[in-house]
Amino acid sequence: MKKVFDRPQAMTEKQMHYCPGCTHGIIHRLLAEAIDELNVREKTIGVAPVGCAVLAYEYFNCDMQQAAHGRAPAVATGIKRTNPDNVVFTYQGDGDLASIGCAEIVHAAARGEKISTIFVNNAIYGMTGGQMAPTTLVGQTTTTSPYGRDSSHVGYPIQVSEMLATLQGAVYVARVSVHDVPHILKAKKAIKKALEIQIKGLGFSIVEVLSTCPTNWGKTPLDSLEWLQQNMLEYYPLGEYRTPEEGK
Ligand SMILES: Cc1ncc(C[n+]2csc(CCOP(=O)(O)OP(=O)(O)O)c2C)c(N)n1
Ligand code: SF4
Repeated sequence: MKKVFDRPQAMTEKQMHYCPGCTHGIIHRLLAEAIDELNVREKTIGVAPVGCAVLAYEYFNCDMQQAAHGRAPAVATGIKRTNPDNVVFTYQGDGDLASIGCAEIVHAAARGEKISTIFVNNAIYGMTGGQMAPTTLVGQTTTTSPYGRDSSHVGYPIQVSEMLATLQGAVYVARVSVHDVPHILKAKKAIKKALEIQIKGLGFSIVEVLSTCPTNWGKTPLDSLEWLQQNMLEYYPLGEYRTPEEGK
């Protein structure tokens, strides 16, 4: 029988620890497929974050390094500058990237570091118990905003893609989602494009991926996908915010 589905070479056999319905696993797979298709597994180096994806280094079948909270872009910068022929990516959640690591990602983008970032926006801190993140929507309840995020008190959620797209050094900025199959396929294209841009040496690339956290949203996996669609897409519109074509 013809094999039509297999584990990407760029993934290890390790069983994932993510909660049922969490889309971190899908995003891992998309990145691994892109690495395989571009045939760069042996020269790829990934940087894992803190947060639920801290164990990313166990799932990607390439060299991996772990970085302290938010520092993945700085670590990736060092790796890429000393190994310019390698393909270097960071994989970061919104607590990691948009909170403590906000300065790191802004400056890596502004400097035009030739790295690629996969930014997983699930609108909450997952690993530490569902606290409010810089990406938590106005009105969204979390363990630290049990009455819903109040913008008059804690301000507004940060639209990371829109913010980074204002920086000259950012060559490719896109926001995608993984709430259904057509969007998963589009997300894959964007992730692959980000790596291709790095391989061509064009500069900094980032793909923001809207993701779910059924556990801390207090919803079933299916309801979480619905919630993402109904609540996140409006404030976080999908699309390419900056492309190499525009930068010319
Ligand atoms: C310097 C520092 N501050 C705080 C923490 C605690 N911490 C670990 S993971 C995390 C939140 C991660 O959330 P996010 O990046 O959104 O990833 P998710 O778990 O949702 O995938 C926090 C606050 C830490 N490890 N180090
Ligand atoms: S806590 Fe949330 S982000 Fe973390 S693995 Fe579970 S569902 Fe995913």
